[in-house]
Amino acid sequence: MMGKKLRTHYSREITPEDDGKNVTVAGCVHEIRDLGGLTFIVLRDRDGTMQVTLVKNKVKDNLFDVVRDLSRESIVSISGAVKQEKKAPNGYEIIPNEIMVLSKAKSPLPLDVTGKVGADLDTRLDARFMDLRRAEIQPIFKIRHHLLTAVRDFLESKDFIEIQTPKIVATATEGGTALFPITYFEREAFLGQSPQLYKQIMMATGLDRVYEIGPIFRAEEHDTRKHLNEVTSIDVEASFVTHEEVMSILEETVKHVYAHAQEHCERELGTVGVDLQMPKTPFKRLRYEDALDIARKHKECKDMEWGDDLDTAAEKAIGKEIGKHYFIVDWPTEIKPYYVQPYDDKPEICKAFDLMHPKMELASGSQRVHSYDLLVKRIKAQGLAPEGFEFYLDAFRYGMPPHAGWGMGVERLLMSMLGLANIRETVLFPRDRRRLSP
Ligand code: AMO
Repeated sequence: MMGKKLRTHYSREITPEDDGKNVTVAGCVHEIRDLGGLTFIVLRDRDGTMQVTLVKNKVKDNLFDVVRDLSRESIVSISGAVKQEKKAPNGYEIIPNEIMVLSKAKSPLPLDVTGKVGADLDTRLDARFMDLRRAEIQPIFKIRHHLLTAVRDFLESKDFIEIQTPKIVATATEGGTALFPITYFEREAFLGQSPQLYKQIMMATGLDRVYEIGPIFRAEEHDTRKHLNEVTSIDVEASFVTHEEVMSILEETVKHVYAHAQEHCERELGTVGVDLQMPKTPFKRLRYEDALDIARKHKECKDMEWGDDLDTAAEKAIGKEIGKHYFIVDWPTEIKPYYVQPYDDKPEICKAFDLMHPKMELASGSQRVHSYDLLVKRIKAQGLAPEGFEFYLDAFRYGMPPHAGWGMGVERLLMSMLGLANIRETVLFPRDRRRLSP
């Protein structure tokens, strides 16, 4: 025998013109307002809320008993007739003839979903399942979904194929300090910091243009608003192109994400109060040297010297002056990883770039070293042992095309798009220095 459907309609599918139609709606009890002979249930589903109205003598008496016992956030399925009602928030209400309580919520609740009672970020993240029920939190994750769809669409249109590389690895890629060690049977292994080595190895396979969207793990001790210990990274690598060509792919990817969000997330952007301004491409290319000059004009950066990495204070000072997306290019070779290609005629600078938003770094990338000999030299120059990189170096011995690529954190991109104050807002269950659960 077929069971009764628990939901026939979402709130967004019902309009005042459906007056008289029988529907079954389902979701959470957002609010209950008992005015004596008149009771309102505000029912919330994934798209919004709707009003269910119980009037004494107009609905079955036993429904009042059910509602009297009902607690906020309980899960219910309600069947009834749609009635046009100008005073109801959606222009209609539902007059119930059946209320099924599918799961009763305990009280008190760990968080107030209606947002009337505020909570700090830690309390919210501790009760994240409940926090995610909030109308102003859910859109962030719908937009995140669309961001990834947009990236996939765009890269596919540029002939890239999506790959997956191992996350349990034997070596560091981005310098040895920020690794999480794990036990791999009788050996030590690590959680991958970046697909860097694997995406480069792919360039030796003939699968010319690849991208990966996956987790990277950074054992950084930072406890800041823009650092996480587990990040979702968009990684791109392409053969027979220069760093300049992958920079344009990067800026076009960002632009496409904005355009896609404007087209598909109008409601969500409205709920989170964001008026998305389309970034104009090409982004400014600012040489490291000139970026340093801008930073030095500010007192906390005045002692910076050529060869220093641009710290948060410098990023802030430069970002303020530029005021929109920009690239920093022509970095000192010694502060970029061994896999970055130095300029032939000026080896102290290299073909690396960072993509910046005025408030933070969004991505970094480069033209890569593709000569085996130079790569070994560069690994040694950075105080690393080539023996630890055998599997990677092997791929450079038997024909490796020139190649370039970049990596961009999904969370940083989303945070900058939505102007969020803390990167943890962009992750369902963030991992940071203090947080390992939920
Ligand atoms: P990089 O280490 O600069 O480059 O990382 C690339 C991008 O990943 C994001 N990101 C982070 N976001 C939040 N918290 C963190 N702890 C964190 N670490 C990184 C940032 C950053 O710009 N292999 C190179 C990329 C390449 O050259 O292709 C790399 O990993 O958005």
